[in-house]
Amino acid sequence: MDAREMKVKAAEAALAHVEDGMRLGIGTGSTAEEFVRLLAEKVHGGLRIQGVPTSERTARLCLELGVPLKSLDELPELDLTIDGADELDADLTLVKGGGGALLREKIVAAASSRMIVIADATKLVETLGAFPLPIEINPFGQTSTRIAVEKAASRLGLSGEMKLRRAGDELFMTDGGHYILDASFGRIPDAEALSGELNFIPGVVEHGLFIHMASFAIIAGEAGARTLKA
Ligand code: ABF
Repeated sequence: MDAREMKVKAAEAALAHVEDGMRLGIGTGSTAEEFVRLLAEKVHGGLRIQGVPTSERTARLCLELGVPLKSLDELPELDLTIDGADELDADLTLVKGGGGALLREKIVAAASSRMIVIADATKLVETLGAFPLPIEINPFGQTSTRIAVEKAASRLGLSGEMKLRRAGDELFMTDGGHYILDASFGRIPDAEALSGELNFIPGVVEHGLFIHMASFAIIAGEAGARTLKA
């Protein structure tokens, strides 16, 4: 099974949790897009859902495929969100934001009664941090914010390269008009401590550590899809 087939398997298994009438948060990324394609088929077959997209990119795909959308302000409380991740550990702590949508992803997940993470088996790790942690920052004072992030990390014994994400010749800009700082710490042994430190920095809009947000994960590997609970 190649990586795409695993993503489809995880998406198929997640679709089984979608019920008629649900208000659904819809994630971002290639795994979430496989979910959107399968969801669209169900919608054309008569399933009634109302979706809230976590990015402009997901919104475009949903519109193209005929998945009905609402804004989060129209549907401020959601039944379920289904989204991908860049890394997850056995406690269901996630690193997200590789796709640049972490702020809306976190707002939508927090507005949902349940969140299901869909991922291929390569995303499941013992210790988070091999994937650079995306930190969404305000463009104003971005150098001061970067220094503050470095100091906060160093208080926890963490260090590593921090790069402002680029999109070609330009700095990458999120849907909310912010930059992304990708922090290569290598290992994040205490995600809660790092999250706490980052949350204190005014220029940090949000970061990609999702803690106690996922209800369970569906992990697809060679042997098929399995459910992972914390
Ligand atoms: C979103 O898309 C993210 O939070 C994560 O960054 C990324 C995962 O993408 P993919 O499914 O393409 O690996 O879920």
